[in-house]
Amino acid sequence: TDEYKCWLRYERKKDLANIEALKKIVVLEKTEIIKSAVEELKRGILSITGIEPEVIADREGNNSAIVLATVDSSNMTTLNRSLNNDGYMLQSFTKPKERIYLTGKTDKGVLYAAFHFLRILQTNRDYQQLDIIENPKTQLRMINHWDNMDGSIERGYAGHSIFFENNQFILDYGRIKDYARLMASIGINGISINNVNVHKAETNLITKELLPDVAKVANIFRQYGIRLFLSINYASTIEIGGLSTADPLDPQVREWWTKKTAEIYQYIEDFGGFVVKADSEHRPGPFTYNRNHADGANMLGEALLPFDGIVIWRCFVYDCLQDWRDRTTDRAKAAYDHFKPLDGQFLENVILQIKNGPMDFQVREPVSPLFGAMPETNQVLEFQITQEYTGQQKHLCYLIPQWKKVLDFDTYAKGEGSTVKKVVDGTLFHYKYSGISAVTNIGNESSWTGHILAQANLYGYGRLIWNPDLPEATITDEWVTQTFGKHPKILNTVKEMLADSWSIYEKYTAPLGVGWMVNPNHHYGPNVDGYEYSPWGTYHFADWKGIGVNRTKKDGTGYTEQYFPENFDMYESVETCPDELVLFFHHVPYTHVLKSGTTVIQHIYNTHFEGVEDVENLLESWISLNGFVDEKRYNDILQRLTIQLEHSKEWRDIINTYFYRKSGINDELNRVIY
Ligand code: BDP
Repeated sequence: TDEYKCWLRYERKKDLANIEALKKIVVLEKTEIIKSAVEELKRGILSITGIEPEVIADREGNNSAIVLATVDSSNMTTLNRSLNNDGYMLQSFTKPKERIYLTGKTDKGVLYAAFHFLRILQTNRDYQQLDIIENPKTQLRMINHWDNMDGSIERGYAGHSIFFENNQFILDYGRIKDYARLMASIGINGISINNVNVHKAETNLITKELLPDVAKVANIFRQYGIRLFLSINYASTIEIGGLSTADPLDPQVREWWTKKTAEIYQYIEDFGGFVVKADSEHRPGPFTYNRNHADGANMLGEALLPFDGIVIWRCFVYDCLQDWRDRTTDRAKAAYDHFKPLDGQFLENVILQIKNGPMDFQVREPVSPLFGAMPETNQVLEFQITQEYTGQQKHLCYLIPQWKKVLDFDTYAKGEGSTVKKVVDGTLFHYKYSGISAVTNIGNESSWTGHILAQANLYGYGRLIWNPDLPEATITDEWVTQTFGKHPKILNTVKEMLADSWSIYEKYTAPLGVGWMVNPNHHYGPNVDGYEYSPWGTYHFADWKGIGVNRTKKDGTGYTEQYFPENFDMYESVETCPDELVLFFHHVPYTHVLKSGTTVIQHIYNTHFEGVEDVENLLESWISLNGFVDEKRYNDILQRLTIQLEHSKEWRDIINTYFYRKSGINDELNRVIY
């Protein structure tokens, strides 16, 4: 079905029916990955043009053809220098024969070039005058699954796991292969398949009972240039190793990991490494043994080093039992406080994975001050594609604009221009390893993502991390055209819907960067004080006088001090703090006038009324596409937007009422607030 194929629908294009070069494929070198490239080209070309390409051997160039080669096999030594490891070139010539060269630095580049070429055919761009060199700017382009072996997915909104069920592997090769195709088509090169919260069943993934199955999944991924990673249980030595400790400095513990790691590589020669959540939200970690996180991570790093494996150590470490009365223990400060002092102490194959913001994937947060603060330590950025706090794939929320803002943020770590994208592409500090990671939004539903328009987040994620400079509009255009075809009405309508959706969602939910105000645990829908009196460190401090968290150095939690001076100054003063984050950084009276000229309370009322009207418009826009989109996808999306409208009203009413009652201040426009 269309929804299953996502952006690899390869819709028929009549004008491409008779192109000589598409009839033959010349392969100069055979590897598993190049085989996948050929298979994809055959599938795509057949579907788009009706031509069934034939694979031929023709080194001399006697035929019009597509030519697949690596730099080595094609003797293009000058090209070698302009390509990085996953880079490639697309070139076409019309004389004497029509030849289209897809040349990769390695076979992975060839595969990426094949997908790029198919994208060109689908989006109607000129295939005859190709002269493109592409190098991914990001080295590790990762996807994290939060899949549990019982089949459930932590924060999953699109069904169950495609890997596991009933504590076993499903091994649905067809589905996993299609998944690998989708991921390779957007340049993903690493996937961790299980939840960062590793419970009993998943702890066993590194035992001889389950490793053969892990290896089967890894084999599929490998054909698409993707390395498999596992999230591991920090206390594995106790859980499955028969030891009484997980102390990272204990020789027996170290030896256990060394042996275990070697064993894993016997099953999976290109195993990527471990993803680790330690000392966080009740997970075990080195703190139990009075060791720090460098001790913990390095123990695993040492075991992986001989195999070129890496440790992806998460910085989502905070005290989830903190007392709300103590205002100096600010959860936002935790990652920086724990990790910054350890800069330079991590092994070369350890990478710290840092969430984009200091809290937890709220609709609006400042950028984590840890980016740029550790010149001697590899860093990876973590985004959340799955819409835990952004409407759980019932609401439309296109996250590319949010992610672009993060990537473009200037940390000032080495003066102006020290953007987050330069930190995580490794160029600012010359990291050995760096990259971007994200928690995926897929499950086993036929659409993969539940909300079909949420496929755009997955697609956009891959495209954006390949090249963080790609404009949002380019990414959206590509996605809409490949997903729905090239009708200008569809393109313009869907593009506009996506472009506005993040700010619409922000309008009717928690205001001005304060975050939370959601139902505890499942995190869907409004709950004004849901997290206010619990120990999670997630407060808004609303009372009858005002709202917001004072995180200033002057008289607040001191969080602002974690930024470099330029950003410290901007956030420290309520005058210069951007409106959208004012309640994240400051506690202000409801009558505080924003830079926009409106008071905080009036802003809350206005945006909540507007937000719902905007959703009404989203729904109308979609209805205007009736007849332009196949019925199944049309109805599915219609249904979600209808739910979104209902739920946005609930948000509006609860938030407005709450603040009206707290503040006692009337809406200037006298709209109905209960
Ligand atoms: C939070 C989720 C929780 C995750 C945690 C994490 O609510 O389910 O386990 O992040 O990232 O967003 O570890």
